[in-house]
Amino acid sequence: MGTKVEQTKEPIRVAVTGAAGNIGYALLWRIASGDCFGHNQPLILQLLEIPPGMQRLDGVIMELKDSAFPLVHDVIGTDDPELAFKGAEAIFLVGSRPRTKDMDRSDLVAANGPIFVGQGKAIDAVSSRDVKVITVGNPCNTNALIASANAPGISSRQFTAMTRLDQNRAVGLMAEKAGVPASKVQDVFIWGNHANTMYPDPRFGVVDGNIATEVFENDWLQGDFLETVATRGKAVIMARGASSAASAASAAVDHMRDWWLGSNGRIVSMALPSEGWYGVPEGLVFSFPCRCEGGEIIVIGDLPIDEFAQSKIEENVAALLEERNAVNDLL
Ligand code: NAX
Repeated sequence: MGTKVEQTKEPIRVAVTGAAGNIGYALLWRIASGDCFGHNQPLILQLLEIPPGMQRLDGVIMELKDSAFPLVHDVIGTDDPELAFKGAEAIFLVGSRPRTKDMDRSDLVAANGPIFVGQGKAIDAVSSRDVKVITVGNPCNTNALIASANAPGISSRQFTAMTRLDQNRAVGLMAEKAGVPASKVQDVFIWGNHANTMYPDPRFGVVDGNIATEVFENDWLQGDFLETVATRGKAVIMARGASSAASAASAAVDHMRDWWLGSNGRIVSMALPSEGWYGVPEGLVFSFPCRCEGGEIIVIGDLPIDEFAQSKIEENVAALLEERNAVNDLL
């Protein structure tokens, strides 16, 4: 006999795109087990794939059902975005075309942009007006911008992109270097784009009760540490022969859980449309230091910026403006 779950709440509809992909395979089990929305929150999973992925999706749904999760009331698999997003209160936009060897970043932007036009329109048409959207599929900042621009009926504050994996990588590295568990590292966060320009800011970080910039040498923080976080995705591909999947899924759960249930006062990284914070042009989907409370994301808008942080913010603004220009016709 399993543990009895008290289920007094109504089920919420949670949509995941690219559900038969690698990240989907790790993500669905974490969501279904209650790690994301709480262990007393029943769920209806609405899974989207493209037609070539539908057979794999059937297999994933069989396995989900075979896992007999007490919280899962139904699982729907479809290749129709309007069915997948219908009534959804939380959406994970994971599906997109992966970057291949011959593609540079602008090719990736061009290949994936149109997907997020259609999905933005479908979200606008059928999802809950309070839907919380996390974009994982790359280039995730600009894809979130495209989806939001095509969903005028939903506040742009409801569209975010994921830089939590970069934050978790930074936390993991600091913990390893200091010889402490990851739980002892807090308030390290990411500025900018989910790309190798992003900046893991250590200045407000706390490591086992001490200020991170006093625990680690500046040379390491602005050198190896930054470089390792920025290139970690590539290193995982080299080692594993496949891109980060379980860690990406775990970061997506962290992002959505904190948004849904609160970040308990901790600083977390979330990319969202700028309202001019830190001089970042309005509308650019940019990762900022945030706190989450009562289902809202609050950008911490008054942290002091030094010369190095300023130069990194500007570098990311330039990169994201270039991405935005490349997709202007989709906005
Ligand atoms: P996979 O190629 O394993 O899976 C992607 C799935 O999406 C496939 O099953 C495919 O059929 C489906 N798909 C493609 N177009 C779709 C559409 N229009 N609608 C619905 N489904 C569609 O990739 P996976 O490893 O799961 O990675 C997914 C995305 O996450 C990629 O774009 C990847 O670059 C991105 N990542 C983002 C990260 C981040 O930190 N933001 C880190 C991990 C990952 O690299």
